[in-house]
Amino acid sequence: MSEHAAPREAPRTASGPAPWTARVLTLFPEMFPGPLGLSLAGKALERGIWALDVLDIRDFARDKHRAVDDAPFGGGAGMVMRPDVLDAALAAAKARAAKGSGRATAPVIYLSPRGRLLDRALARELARGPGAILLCGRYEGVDERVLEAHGIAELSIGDYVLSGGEPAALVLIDAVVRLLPGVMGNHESPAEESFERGLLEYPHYTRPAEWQGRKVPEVLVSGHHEKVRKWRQAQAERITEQRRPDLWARYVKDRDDEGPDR
Ligand code: 9WO
Repeated sequence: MSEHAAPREAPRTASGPAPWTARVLTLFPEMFPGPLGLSLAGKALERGIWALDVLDIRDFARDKHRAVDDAPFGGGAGMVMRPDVLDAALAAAKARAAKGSGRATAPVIYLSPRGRLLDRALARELARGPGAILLCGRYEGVDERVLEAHGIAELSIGDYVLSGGEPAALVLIDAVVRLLPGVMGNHESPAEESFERGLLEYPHYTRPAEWQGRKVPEVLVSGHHEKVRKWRQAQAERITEQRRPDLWARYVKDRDDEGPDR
């Protein structure tokens, strides 16, 4: 990777190519952009590197009570999101996605503990595409037929249940947006992160060099860049092997597959 600073991309204009776009279908539109309006993702949003289009599912309810849910067939606790309402919301999201670009269609994703687990490969895959249409469930979930009819993929951010898909959508968007070109400075490129190389992070330290009797490892204050690099690599490997044998096994395999000349 080049040591030279890349020129900052000019902010996109209205006529430019459509940025990576997250279209979110939710009953709680106020939850967006939420934390994504701040910090790294927020700056990238302001600069037009990505776009957020939030659709309120309730706007697509057609009956006099604007009902979005109904009791489950077969009985049981809670409510299920109605297929007709979701279908109308999905049609609107797909129509907006098609407008203004002749590009590949964005995948429709339902955030659900039943889905494929989000990992960096999936985040990268999504970052390469035009965006994603994200369906956020509430109550006990959505009518299964909507998932079938729209060919919706399910995606999980971990093995736990939330009160709705919205926080998972925020996590997914955050993981993808930081991979988009121009979001991070050249210096902190995702490719250089330990995790992108299949390892956990090495330990970090800042001033003071001694704090509450604890000293920063000597090698880090030595100014010897090659020794620092080797120490960090060794630390990342030690921590990964100890804490995540699953990641460690894959790392060792990938490293050995790539051959000893790397
Ligand atoms: C709620 C509920 C209440 C009583 C009996 C059974 C029940 N199941 C559920 C439930 O699974 N609710 C889900 C809440 C419905 C779909 C959206 N929700 C959700 C998504 N919770 N957790 C996620 C999620 C998404 C992605 N990755 C991890 C978790």
